[in-house]
Amino acid sequence: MLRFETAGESHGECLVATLTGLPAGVPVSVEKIDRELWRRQQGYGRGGRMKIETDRVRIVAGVRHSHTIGSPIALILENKDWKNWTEALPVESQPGSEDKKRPVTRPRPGHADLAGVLKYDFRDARYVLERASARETTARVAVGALAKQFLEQFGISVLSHVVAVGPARLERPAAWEELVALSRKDEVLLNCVDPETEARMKEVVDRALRTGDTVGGIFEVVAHNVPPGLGSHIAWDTRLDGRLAQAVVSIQAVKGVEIGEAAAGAASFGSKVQDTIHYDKKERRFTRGANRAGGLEGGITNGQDVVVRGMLKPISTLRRPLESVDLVTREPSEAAYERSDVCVVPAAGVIGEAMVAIVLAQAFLEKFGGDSLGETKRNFEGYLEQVRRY
Ligand code: EPS
Repeated sequence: MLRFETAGESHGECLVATLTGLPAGVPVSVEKIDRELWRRQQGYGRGGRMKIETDRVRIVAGVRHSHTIGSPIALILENKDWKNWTEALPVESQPGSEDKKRPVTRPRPGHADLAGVLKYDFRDARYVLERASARETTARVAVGALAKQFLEQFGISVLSHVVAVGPARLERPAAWEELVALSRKDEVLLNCVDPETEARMKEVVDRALRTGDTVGGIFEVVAHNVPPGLGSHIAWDTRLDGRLAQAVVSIQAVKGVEIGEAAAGAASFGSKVQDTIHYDKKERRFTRGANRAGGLEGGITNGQDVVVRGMLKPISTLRRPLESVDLVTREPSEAAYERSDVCVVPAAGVIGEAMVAIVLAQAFLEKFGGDSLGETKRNFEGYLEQVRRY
């Protein structure tokens, strides 16, 4: 089974991740991982922290001579900001280190601060926010980049684009080729396929910047060239739509998820929502009238693009802080503010890609197995032959 874990505090030494279960022989490019890390750092409306960090991965286990060797892969991602926090967050207490703490006692509405201190019985939200922070997603993106390199071996690609920033919304579907073009750009504004809509999105971010506010939005992740048959209808926890939803909702600040055209479907009629089935006799294959189901029926991929949207609430650290209560005095007090991002929707899309790629790679390996890439490929080819002959 493909599984991963991450550890690390936002201002600690580094983030670490392990990924276990990739077969041996998968080509790994560190440059490709770094490119994904770079993409996660982009977008109009990011804050001061991104000027400090230049994320790069260091692989310390599981990859030798540019290929996986079947063992757990271990990744390290350095926090450059650590040098400013060494005394505030030491592993071992030193004489006087209590005074060097940077306590957070005015919890931010919407952040994990208050719920976390109550749960872990802390008098200071520092340890909670250190781990709840979206800095952790750097590790997820690095793991996702490995999952992508595995899927690439089977012709599967996962990309994203931004559908909405606050009220500014893309009103047309995006073609796959447009997502490919976006992913190759070396300057990222809001990662929208339509320049006119992107300009309106930028205006929304500018307004939030001016007023000390933050803004959320919607990103769409598309997995292209996915074979039919990943996931299963047989049990609640094998349904791939449910697993993708959990993976995407687990991203910091994501409060909602949509598969295909779920919201539009809920407001429509069955005759307008289902994707009609057709058969191309010359090509000897089934075709579909549309892809409103987002590539999933009964929790099984149906061979169309898998389309998952994440709905992101605005970041909870506001320059013009909201009402809160001081944990020490219990008096009304403005929520804490140090610095923050104003808009992170393009970055969240890249994180969404990583989570979708990981879940698809898991489902792929559950179906096709294999200890070496060659074995997985043979199993995959055999299955494709079965589908072709159907
Ligand atoms: C975050 C707060 C900010 C963001 C951070 C997420 O960090 P800092 O408190 O250091 O300014 O920049 O995002 C990242 C560090 C990142 O790499 O995306 C939070 O509290 O969630």
